[in-house]
Amino acid sequence: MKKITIPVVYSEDHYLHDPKFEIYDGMKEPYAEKPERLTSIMSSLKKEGVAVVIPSKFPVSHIENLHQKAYIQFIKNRSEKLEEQAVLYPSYFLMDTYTPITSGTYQAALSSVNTVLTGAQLLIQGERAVYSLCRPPGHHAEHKAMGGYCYFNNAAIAAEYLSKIGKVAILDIDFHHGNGTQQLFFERDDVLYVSLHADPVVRFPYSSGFVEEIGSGTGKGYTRNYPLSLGTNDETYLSVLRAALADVKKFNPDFLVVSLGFDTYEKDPIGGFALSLPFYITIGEEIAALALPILFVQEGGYFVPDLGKMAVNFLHGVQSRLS
Ligand code: Q9C
Ligand code: ZN
Repeated sequence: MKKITIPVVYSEDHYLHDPKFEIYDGMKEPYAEKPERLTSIMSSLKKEGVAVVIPSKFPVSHIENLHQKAYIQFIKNRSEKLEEQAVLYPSYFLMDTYTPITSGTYQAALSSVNTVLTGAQLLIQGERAVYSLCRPPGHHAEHKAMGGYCYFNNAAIAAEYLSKIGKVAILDIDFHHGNGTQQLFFERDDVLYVSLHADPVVRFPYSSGFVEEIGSGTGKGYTRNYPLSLGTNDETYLSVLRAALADVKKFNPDFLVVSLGFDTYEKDPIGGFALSLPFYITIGEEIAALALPILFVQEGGYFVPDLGKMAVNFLHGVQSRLS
């Protein structure tokens, strides 16, 4: 097998965000989006000998390009005023009961943004593929609402940054629909959003990700949703992935941003598809075959013991198709 030469952008600042519980239908549950997710991925990647890049600091204006200033300020202020162990479920700017603010949330979310912007910058400098291993994740975060474990929309912010240079396609293969990313580009024709996800009738975010949502105004036709049934297996997923990749190809972008979730795995505790571990090699191969500069942005994936194996399989698939 080829050695993985894809740079991995990673910062330990994500440890600063560590809520102890989420609230599901009124009941406290352990927090699924925990720091150990990335510890698992990093330890496997280090065994593969990958090069780790520490993110540089970018101005907050990159976040302000897509998120309301008052929203960003709110997260910063509330975060900075909290005691170390406190878990705040604010009454404002919040779409669910899975996305609390803790004392380290703002710093971690800011670092997550820097992780993807650093990745985007490496692509501009000529790198073929970069893996931005960030948390908290981002694709559920809307213009002025946090939700689904997300605060700032990392993938969207990277896409916005790259869109100053060329056309950008976003392929979202997290188990859940990226309602935030869809919202942020719904009316634009310079950024395509294509997503494969669980049928919103039965899974979060429930209120978006339906086939009828295709964009509006000049953005009409530049959003594509592929909702899939629970239990979707490798074979079905592959055929739908190929259709989504055909949409990307037709758009003819200069850059591809992939919202990469590993919650499509058969053992994922909050997912519900049946994708196997070796299939992540195939997903990587299929995406890399587009031969575009690609930024992989970490989103979900909650079965901690196998996350490292999924990331390694996926990157081996990608690597095998890079010329
Ligand atoms: N206690 C991402 O994958 N539902 N977010 C959890 C189980 C929230 C997922 C219910 C799902 C949000 C980035
Ligand atoms: Zn997800």
